[in-house]
Amino acid sequence: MRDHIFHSADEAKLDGRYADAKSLYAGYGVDTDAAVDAALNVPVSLHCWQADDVRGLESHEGDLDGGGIMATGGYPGRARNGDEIRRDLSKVINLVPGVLRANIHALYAESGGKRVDRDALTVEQFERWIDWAAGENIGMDFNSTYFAHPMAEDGYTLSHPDQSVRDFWIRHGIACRRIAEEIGRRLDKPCYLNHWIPDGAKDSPSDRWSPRARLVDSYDRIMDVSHGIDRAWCIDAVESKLFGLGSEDYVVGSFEFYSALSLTRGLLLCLDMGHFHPTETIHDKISALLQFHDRLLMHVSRPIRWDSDHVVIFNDDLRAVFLEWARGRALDRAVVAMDFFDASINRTAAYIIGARATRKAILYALLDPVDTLQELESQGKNAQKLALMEEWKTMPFDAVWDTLCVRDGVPTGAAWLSDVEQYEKEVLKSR
Ligand code: RNT
Ligand code: ZN
Repeated sequence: MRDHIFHSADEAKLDGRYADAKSLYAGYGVDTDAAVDAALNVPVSLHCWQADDVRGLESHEGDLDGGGIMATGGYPGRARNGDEIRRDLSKVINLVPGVLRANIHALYAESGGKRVDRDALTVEQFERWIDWAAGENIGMDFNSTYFAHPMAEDGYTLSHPDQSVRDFWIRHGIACRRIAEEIGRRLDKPCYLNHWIPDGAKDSPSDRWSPRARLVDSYDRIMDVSHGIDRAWCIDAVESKLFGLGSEDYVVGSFEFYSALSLTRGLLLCLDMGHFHPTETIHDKISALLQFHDRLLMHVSRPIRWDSDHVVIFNDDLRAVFLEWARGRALDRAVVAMDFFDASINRTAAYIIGARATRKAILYALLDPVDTLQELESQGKNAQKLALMEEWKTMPFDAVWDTLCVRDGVPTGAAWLSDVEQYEKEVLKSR
């Protein structure tokens, strides 16, 4: 292998490459400078759980059910504590362009050896995360953790038939809302709090009704105004799913359930790219849902045959999603968060591949000649429209992407890999 296989773009030549690209795009009415600026400013929330395979920081006896999600692989270097996760995330932040946020799950509580159960969590257990986010000058998002806990072992939480189990998880949901509110206040940026529950059945339930009725009631209790939680700081989202490991036949919180719940309760709806039928994609849902919703939370993920949570790449699905937002001039209504976990490759590289791909897809969408395409379509010139869409696939996008990286002070090309290899040698290998 050549010594410098992971090289950067030839920056001496980049100015020329970019000038050519800029005039080519401008010929179709697309302003590349404006697209670069806009693409850098779309916040992308960086999940903490790729660093440690969704294990979290609580100490448990034995293995607990992951609630239908599972990281596979045994690549060395997994982060073992909060400091290691934060160190990995800081490395990622340095190598990914654009505005980022940090997305923390409640099971990443740090209680200094004391046992604080999920229903008793307060912002105190997240002080170190907040300090770190403040130091990185980024906002923070939060997630309640309704899995990997003895009270979730039989596969039901907020829809559990036993009132005391439901009450425990309701208390957890409320505790998380208070934490999210406080995080938002402290960092002076609203905190998105996502609620996802694993509840469901492996095989043919005879009663699909009661769990759903109970789930409505549980959410109504969690979201009750009497808790006095300021929705300007804590913005609640609910995430639907079609199936999970061990809940193949029935998931209580399905898409229809959460579509209706979110609309009637003023909650944000979260669409995860891996949570639909295996060949179903989410881009066509955006313009339909946005007729009724102000915004959507998206979990950017990559299913392969099932909800496998593979590392996000710059593929057709990802491009289609961001093109939809751009073509609806609605990118400011997208709340973007990454959600994947691959334990079979270098985890830091996994983060960077996924985050750079997400930013790339945002830029790609902002470079779309949408005005021209829509003009052609309205004139019935559909062959011309299709031809232009084809043309776009071989435009000199790389020069604009490299320029975006340079403007934000992160490595161009594949140069970031040398940095990650060095990090692996110096830091990850010794774990
Ligand atoms: C699970 C959901 C959920 C989780 C995270 C860890 O299927 O996608 O978002 O991946 O909360
Ligand atoms: Zn998700």
